[in-house]
Amino acid sequence: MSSAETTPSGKKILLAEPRGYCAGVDRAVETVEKALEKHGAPVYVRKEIVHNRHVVETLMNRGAIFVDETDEVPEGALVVFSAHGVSPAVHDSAADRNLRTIDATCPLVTKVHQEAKRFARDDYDILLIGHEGHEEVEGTAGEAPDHVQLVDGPDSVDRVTVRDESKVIWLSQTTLSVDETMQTVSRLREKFPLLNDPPSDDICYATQNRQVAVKAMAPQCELVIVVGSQNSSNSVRLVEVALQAGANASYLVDYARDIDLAWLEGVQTVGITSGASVPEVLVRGVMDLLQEHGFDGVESVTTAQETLTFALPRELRPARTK
Ligand code: 0CN
Ligand code: SF4
Repeated sequence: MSSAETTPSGKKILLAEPRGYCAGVDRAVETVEKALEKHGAPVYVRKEIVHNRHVVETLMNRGAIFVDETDEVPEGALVVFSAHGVSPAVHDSAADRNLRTIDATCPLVTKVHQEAKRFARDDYDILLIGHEGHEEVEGTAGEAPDHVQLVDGPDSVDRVTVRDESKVIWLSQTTLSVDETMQTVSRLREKFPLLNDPPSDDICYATQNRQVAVKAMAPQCELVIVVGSQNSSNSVRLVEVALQAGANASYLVDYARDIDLAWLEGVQTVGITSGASVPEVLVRGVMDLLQEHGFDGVESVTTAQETLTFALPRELRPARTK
């Protein structure tokens, strides 16, 4: 599906669709905004609410205070947990300090936590595919630290050992590369033929849809610009997928001003996409800059329509009127 406008220069932009905010990010950002409206500043937020510099800076300007751990929050204050989820230990430490909490964990991350709890209860060895140090895997692993081992990509499979090869399941972080995860799973399955699959996809719909769209777009592009922050797993994956799918070059930028004009030399077609934590205004900024440099044809490459939305956390839903 595309709406083409050709220009004399023939230089054009392809826009991947879907891109940008997913349902879980939309809910998490609105959670902090509504908490500020309802309770006034400051509202503490444990970790970046979503992994986007612009979103975090904008909320800081409105009175959010971002902290690394709950012990930095004053006793009795209000703290929001980020979209990436927290372990039970974090809930406990917040309760110990009498903090009021609002949990903005994406429901699709919570689903993976439930899976981890269920398979730990049944005494499975859980192989959690994900990136070491990422907040989401810390939260998920924290649900069942005695049963979960982290598998950080295909090359870490050699190090995995399990207690009983007939009781092993893999789960994953929600924001991984689908293709790389499948490689990791097939390496795991070579080693453990009885490996069980998760009950449903852990890599979420938004991560998958953005990768499918960039894959469809990249072969037509000399350059793919991904808007997103360096610590955003799903955004970084889009650069990798663009390169694997045939883009000559691909870069991750937070803002239009991060674009090096040398990247545009000799380029006729630039693809643009953005991570699940990226507001559309940042994509508009990149498009404006490209248009100033002669890229005035715009076509979209659409591979899915997204309609999912999540209700706000209960504490922030409007009171029901009868
Ligand atoms: O960029 P994000 O905040 O997080 P990661 O891609 O690094 O996980 O996007 C929202 C994803 C979630 C959960
Ligand atoms: Fe939820 Fe997926 Fe968005 Fe993460 S990327 S917040 S798991 S919908």
